[in-house]
Amino acid sequence: MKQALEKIELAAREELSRIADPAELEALRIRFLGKKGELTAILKQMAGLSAEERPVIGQLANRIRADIEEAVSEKAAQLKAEASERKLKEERIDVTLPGKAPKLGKLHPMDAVMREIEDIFIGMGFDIAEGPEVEYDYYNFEALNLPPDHPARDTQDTFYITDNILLRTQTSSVQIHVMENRKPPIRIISPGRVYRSDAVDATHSPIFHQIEGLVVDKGITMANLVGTLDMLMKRLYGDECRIRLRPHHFPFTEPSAEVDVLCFNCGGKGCSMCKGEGYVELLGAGMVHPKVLANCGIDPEVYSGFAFGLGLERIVMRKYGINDMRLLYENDLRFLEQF
Ligand code: 2U9
Repeated sequence: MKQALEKIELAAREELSRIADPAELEALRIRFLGKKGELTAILKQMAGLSAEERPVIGQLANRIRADIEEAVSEKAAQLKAEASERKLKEERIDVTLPGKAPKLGKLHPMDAVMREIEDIFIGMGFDIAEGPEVEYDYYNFEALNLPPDHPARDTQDTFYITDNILLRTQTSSVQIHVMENRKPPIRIISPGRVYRSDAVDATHSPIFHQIEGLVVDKGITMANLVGTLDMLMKRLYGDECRIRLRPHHFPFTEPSAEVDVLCFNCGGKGCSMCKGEGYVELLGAGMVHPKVLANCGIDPEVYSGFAFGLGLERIVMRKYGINDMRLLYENDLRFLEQF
């Protein structure tokens, strides 16, 4: 029996040295020290010992039980310490690492260019005027010298809500409201959303954005118009940019002009972007028609004015070389992240 006890002590120590986790340790404790354990099994045979042997074996068994219990609790403490050391290492946060900066949003190219153009005109002493998108046809057409039977008023171009209420097709209506309510000098731009009954394609959208400008004062001439647009384009596309006016007709301006800007891709030599022209048509302009002034109670014998209108999508597409207008509305981050 003495050999069996010493064998158990040896086996327990040997297995303890290989224990790697608390569950294995608990299983070892039960196997050696449990009620059905190996040590208990030997002690049950003590009844068969002589009176001289029993105290000696009992003492040895108790010493071995105590030693194994001590070794098990030391091992448990060691495993616990290793586990918390591992946890500390795994969950360690290096507070000296740089923080993760939140992804900052950016302005949509349409907003960025709209603000750039507004800033340019504010710097030239213009105010920014806004007005209703749902408008009377008087302000959208009639006051602009577009008589009731003018083709631009046809429903295939305009969204009518009732016979005389529509979605504005240009922001000129805002300028009519301003001229009715303010006396000259007037220097305003009217940026905003406009609506036309167009099918969506690479260059058309039923909803698009315009910026129109209007200056009314004494002695305003085409020279003021050209100087203002020249300044605008130079500030938008760089000092080497030039503009060119071609005679045109709009019912609300006389004389009228289509305004081209020097193609910044080829500097006027002609390329695929400007279809060999060297210039790109970007906006329309002219001197405010005297009838339009008179419609708003401004005496065309005393005052004169110029006006222009540009499509913001067209400006943005030119500025960034975007060939499909739909990209501006689809909110695809792969597209928007480039700006
Ligand atoms: C008033 C009087 C005259 C605004 C003008 C244009 C020429 C023009 C188009 C350019 C591209 C509209 O977005 S677009 O399709 N506009 O060509 N607009 S003159 O003339 C006015 C405005 C208000 C009281």
